[in-house]
Amino acid sequence: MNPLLLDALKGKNFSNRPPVWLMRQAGRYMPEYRKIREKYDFLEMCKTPEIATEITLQPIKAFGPDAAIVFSDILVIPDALDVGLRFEDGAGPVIEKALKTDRDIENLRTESLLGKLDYVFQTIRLLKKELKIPLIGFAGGPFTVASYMIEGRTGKTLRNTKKWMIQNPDSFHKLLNLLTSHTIEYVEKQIDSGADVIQIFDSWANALSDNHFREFSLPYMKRISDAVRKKNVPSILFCKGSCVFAPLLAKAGPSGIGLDWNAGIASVRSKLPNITLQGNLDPDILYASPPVLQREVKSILDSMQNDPAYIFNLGHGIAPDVSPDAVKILIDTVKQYSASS
Ligand code: 1CP
Repeated sequence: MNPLLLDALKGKNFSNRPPVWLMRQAGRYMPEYRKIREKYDFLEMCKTPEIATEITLQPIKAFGPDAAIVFSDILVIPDALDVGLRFEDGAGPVIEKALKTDRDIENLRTESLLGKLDYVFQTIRLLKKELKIPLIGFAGGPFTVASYMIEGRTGKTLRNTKKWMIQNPDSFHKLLNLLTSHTIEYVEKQIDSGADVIQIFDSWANALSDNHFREFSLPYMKRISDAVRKKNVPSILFCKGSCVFAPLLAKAGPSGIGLDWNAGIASVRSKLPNITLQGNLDPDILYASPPVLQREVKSILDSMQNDPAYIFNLGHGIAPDVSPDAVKILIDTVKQYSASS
């Protein structure tokens, strides 16, 4: 198996370039994906292991990154909790039975969801037969998943979520606890099915103040990364805001931190010498001309040259209107890079 990602997660990548994979590397920007999507609903694609496997492999075949990430979504846990999830073209995820009162939280299922998520484990098992690179399993951070369950649809401010959190922290913690327990069971089973790495996406934790991050995001992310560590598998914690929250995220003890693009990655490294860092190209740079894109990628590579604990990635996912040619240029630039000493 291609060793780069797992070596970098151990802080032992002594080859002359870092591994590269991209958040949202499978999906709408790829014509191969859109062709399948014309025929199926998004959740149906996630729930059909053969289709999810094929889509996971599309970017691997097209661009040759150093890791695959299983094609699924962070919202499969709410879906298994029967909140009426659907994906609307344009609007993104919509949750029919968004949480409105404490009673709605009390009524959520506490028994295991593993039976309802079996399609993910089947997909992982199919992928493991095909892949010669590590497979990343994932789940959403409890705060971010809770925010979708409360907002009901994608919103800019998370106003209802934060109102609930501030006005009724006890019941908000109940929801986070429930989601954390389900998530731990879910990622443990992904590992048992063959996932080599687990990444937790607490994408919208950037909506939180320092104190609120410490109270409503970090302890739950820590519980999940502790559970992953007990299974002897590396974990990566990602959130928007991670350049600011990096020292706190490091305290949670994951193997790596996924950084957004709000700080130079080398400056984060100078503060955190002992943890794997992943990131952190601004995803909008994928709209740049090829020479500018190459220059920006190389600038990050130069700043992390010979760092044995570094993984190249974007600071957030690839947007649907990005050109696949740009993704190819990015990945080729990293793979052709050779540290000068
Ligand atoms: O290669 C891959 O990474 C694909 C697998 C993947 C992952 C890791 C998908 C497929 N979704 C995710 C994670 C995910 N889903 C996150 C965390 C990462 C991030 O912040 O980007 C989040 C917040 C979601 C929620 C979600 N699901 C959104 C975002 C909406 C918003 O609030 O901005 C969307 C658009 C979806 C649907 C979805 N998930 C994945 C795809 C390819 C799609 C598009 C579905 C379609 O074809 O309509």
